Amino acid sequence: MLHINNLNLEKLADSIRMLSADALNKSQNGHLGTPLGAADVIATLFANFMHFNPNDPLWANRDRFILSAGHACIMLYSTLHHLHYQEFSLDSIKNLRELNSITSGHPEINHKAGIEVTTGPLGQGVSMAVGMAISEKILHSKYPSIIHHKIYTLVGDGCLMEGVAYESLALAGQLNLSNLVVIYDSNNITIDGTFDLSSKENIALRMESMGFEVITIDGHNFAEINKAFNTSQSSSKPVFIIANTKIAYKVPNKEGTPQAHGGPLSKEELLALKDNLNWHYEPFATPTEIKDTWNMVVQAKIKQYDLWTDTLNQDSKKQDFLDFTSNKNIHNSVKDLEAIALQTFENQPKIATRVASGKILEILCKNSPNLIGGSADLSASNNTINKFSHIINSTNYNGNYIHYGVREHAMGAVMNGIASYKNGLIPYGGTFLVFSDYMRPAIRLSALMEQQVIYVFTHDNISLGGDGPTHQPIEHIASLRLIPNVEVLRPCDLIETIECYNIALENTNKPTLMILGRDNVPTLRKDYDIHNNKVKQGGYLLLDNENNSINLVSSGSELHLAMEVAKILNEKGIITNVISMPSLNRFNKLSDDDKFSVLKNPQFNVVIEAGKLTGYQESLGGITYLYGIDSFGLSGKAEQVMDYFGMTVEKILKFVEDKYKSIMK
Ligand SMILES: Cc1ncc(C[n+]2csc(CCOP(=O)(O)OP(=O)(O)O)c2C)c(N)n1
Ligand SMILES: [Mg+2]
Repeated sequence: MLHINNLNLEKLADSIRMLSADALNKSQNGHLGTPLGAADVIATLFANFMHFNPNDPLWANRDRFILSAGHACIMLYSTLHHLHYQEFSLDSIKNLRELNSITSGHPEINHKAGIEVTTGPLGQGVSMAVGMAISEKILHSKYPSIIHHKIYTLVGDGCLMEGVAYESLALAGQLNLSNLVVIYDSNNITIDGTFDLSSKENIALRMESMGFEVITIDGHNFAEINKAFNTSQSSSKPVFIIANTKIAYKVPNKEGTPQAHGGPLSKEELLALKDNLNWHYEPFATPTEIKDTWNMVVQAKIKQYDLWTDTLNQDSKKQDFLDFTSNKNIHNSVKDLEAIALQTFENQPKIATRVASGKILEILCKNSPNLIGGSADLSASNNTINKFSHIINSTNYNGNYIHYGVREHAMGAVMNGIASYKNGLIPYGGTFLVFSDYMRPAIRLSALMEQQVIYVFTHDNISLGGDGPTHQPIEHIASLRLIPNVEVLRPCDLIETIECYNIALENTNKPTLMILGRDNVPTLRKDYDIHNNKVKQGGYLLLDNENNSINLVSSGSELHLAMEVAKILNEKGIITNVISMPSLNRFNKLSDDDKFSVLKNPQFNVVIEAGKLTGYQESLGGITYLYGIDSFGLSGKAEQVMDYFGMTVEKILKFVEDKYKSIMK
């Protein structure tokens, strides 16, 4: 491997600094402090240690670099420009933060361009790096001669203050992810002041106690930087490099101060920086001599890549590897799912949707090693673990199940890392629906990054009873539906749960949130056809009569109550239809005609769900009454709580009949 000497490394670092400074000077907006401070570490890492190929940015065995301190993105863009990543042309650097430019204000996932994940919400990037490190370990355990690379991530003081980073780094220590190298740009500065304004923690001790090998260096000393990365190559533990740096390095008056965090330099400061770096070139110009060094770096990387390609071509596991990474097996499961559907028609069991989900996951896990499951300490309650689950731990990575511990936020972020690592892996993870609040920032990133993550949210309403209002979701489904590009599915029985999983497997560019109940519910659907997935429509007629006066609209474990109410009303001669609504978002996307063919022309609709019913009135139109819950729940036996909130056949019937009478007056 090529080794760039310290003198030249300094020049590479300065070329990153100056391209970043010129871009900021043009955009007059962005963050320059950390690019100036961390450039020495980044130049050394990319030039002397990382493996990648700008001509094949999707190379499966590339090292991954994640800029967790996403605000410092111009440093990464400049580096990728110097390394010949085509998307980062000089023009794109000049367009920093302009509309639709690739050089957005924080890095946005774009594997072709060398951006591994979207970062910016502090703490998320390092957590996704942990997910990527788990992914590499899994693939390495199966294909050791094909996949063997590292995950590098750069965090600042801010990332480490975030709880999610704490959670995920603890998991990294527990799993002994020796392929993970976390670089801490320890500049002692955040926006409001110095580190000690809000923290007295000894980060080195914290990381040691979590199981990391901690190395402390002067982040401007190339000998020390090289030595630290050298050590990281063969460490038997995850590595944490504390690089003591100066924010806004070499800018007089700004260096080492909180004022350096964001914003461009003044004219005088820019001139002084250039003088201090001995940089006497036009804006955006890089001298040929430095370009040549970058070029040598790139050529060395490509040589490494070619060697790998030769090895792959001779590897006996090549085809198996290609099958795994293209996720061939998972779709074979559809037939097996059909089989359990048919079994159900024979037995007509009452089964909770969380249990149905468990049966389905068992089939998927049996058929495909690509699904990587887990739970935040609720494996049995969430029904995420099954007899085909093999636990991933610090001595065995050839598994498919992660005990995340009570770390919901990390679970979401780590799953984002696994999903965006690609190469065939699909993560699913469970917790109680109410704790989706603890993972919301990660869910939002799954959606924004368009990643296939399956969230298994069980205990989806007040009927969980005794645990009380802290555990009873009310507003959660409505609020999760508000996040763009999120598929929220709430099946009513086993058949719909199968349909929901088929959708989740097809959703390769969005997260799917399975909202599942704890109560045993009857199988309401008597039909199953893999070519006619009814959930896809969002809402459909489960009970269909001509000339209906009333529609009862419901989902999940309240739907069978609606069916019983409808039966009584129909017997009384009040023609009532029932609409199953597993996905309001999908229903909203139907054309007016398609909506009409479901709703027809009733006197009124009643929506029955044990939660906040935001959005239904606008979607259904006409006269729509909401029969939901607008307050927090209560502790008590399930039946007591359901009765208290009116979720019984008698109480729903009375409500609907009263409305019918008043309308018919
Ligand atoms: C979750 C989250 N909270 C707040 C911010 C806003 N923010 C961006 S950078 C920053 C300070 C970061 O300090 P540090 O990581 O040390 O970066 P440095 O100032 O050294 O560049 C803050 C609060 C954010 N991006 N994400
Ligand atoms: Mg800092």
